Amino acid sequence: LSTQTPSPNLQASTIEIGNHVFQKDDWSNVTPKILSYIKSEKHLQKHHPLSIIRKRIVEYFYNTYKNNRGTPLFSVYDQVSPVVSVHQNFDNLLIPAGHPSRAKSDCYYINKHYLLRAHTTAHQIEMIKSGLDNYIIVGEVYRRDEIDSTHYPVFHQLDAVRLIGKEKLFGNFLDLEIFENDFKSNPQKIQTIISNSKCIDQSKQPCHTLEAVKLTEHELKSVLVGLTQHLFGDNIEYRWVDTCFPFTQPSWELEIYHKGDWMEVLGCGIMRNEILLNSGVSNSIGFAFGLGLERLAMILFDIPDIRLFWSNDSGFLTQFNEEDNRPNKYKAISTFPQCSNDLSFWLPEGVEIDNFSPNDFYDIARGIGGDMIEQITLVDKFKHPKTGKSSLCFRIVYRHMEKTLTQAEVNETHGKIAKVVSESFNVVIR
Ligand code: FA5
Ligand code: MG
Repeated sequence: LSTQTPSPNLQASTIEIGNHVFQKDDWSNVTPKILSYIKSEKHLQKHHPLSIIRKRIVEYFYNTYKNNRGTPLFSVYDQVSPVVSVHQNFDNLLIPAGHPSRAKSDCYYINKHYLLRAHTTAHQIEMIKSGLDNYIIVGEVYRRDEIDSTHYPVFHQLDAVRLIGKEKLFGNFLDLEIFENDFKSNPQKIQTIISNSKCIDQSKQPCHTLEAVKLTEHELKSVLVGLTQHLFGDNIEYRWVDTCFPFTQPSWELEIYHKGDWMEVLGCGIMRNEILLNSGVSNSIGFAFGLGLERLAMILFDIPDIRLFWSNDSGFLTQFNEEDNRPNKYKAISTFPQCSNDLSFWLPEGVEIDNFSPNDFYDIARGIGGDMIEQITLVDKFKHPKTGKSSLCFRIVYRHMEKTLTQAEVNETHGKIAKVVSESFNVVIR
């Protein structure tokens, strides 16, 4: 992809990204504002907190895994285009049709076949097919989500995969096996059992032996706890939580205790064997994980608001230095007053509240208000008993990170949002 800025023409029938032209269709919901984040590469910007975190994680993996000549085992990919197919983001990862994560209200679709990746896991099959056994991929991901201090529509993930063969896993115990005998004689049978089972329990995949799973789980958890201690020191409080992903089984999340609460920082698990088979690997067991760089950087540097990662203010950026290994804590430049304004409107007759996706509203508001919006909450839903019309009320909290906003500036932006919302959704502002 080139660095060319995307055309902001909403009416156009095509979307241009780099040298590619995509036909729009009724799935297209990516906004010019969102497209403008492509190639922002905050994770590669020298001295940026996201880049510092990335470097420390990569350095840990380089040091932890070396071959017998002392060369790092993991290769790192940090400039892969975020434009992926629906196959890459979902089907390849065994995410079933109709799964909520595919919804138009949750992803930025370019059209019905392409989207901006919702996780860096989307590249798994192509990376393994290209022959990689140990890799790390880092980049920005895109999700339509709520708006508050820990959620932003663009954030950064680091995913890793490690494939382990029989000799690596068991050493000299050559009578141990990765796969059950049953599976070796009839792989089809056992696969069917897996793909039909929803994530009901945390049990292993039927194709794997218990000893292979337990050894891999041990390595996965040890390396991730090691990473956590490398980043935050030996006294960091953490816990493992059982969870489900369609592409790993069993699966876990790692949470870290931060500011009086548990914060989820990564998801991981034993890779589903079908994914390995579909990538041309039939003799290994694999683990994979995906972590959020912003979450880790917020803990490491005490950064209170996720919008700060997009700040170009020198008062923010000069606080971080990648050569400095001390755990430097962010000092708020200053706090500016906030200003909150409500926006209520009637939905068109016959449109029910549940048919209106708040994420559509958030996109428009963000597109106009940008980073002067700190938070948006849906404060009221109401159906008029007589007319049957439904009404919604959103509270928008305005606060700039770098200056005091005047009432006039806030009113102007708020008015523009109201205007565009009423035109786009055919609603009547109350
Ligand atoms: C995933 O995206 C999985 N692909 C992770 C994975 C990879 C699991 C490989 C197993 C194997 P999840 O949606 O939970 O999972 O996101 C992973 C991490 O990204 C979270 O733990 C969190 O650290 C970060 N994250 C998720 N959503 C946000 C958000 N809106 N803002 C900031 N960080 C987020
Ligand atoms: Mg999660």
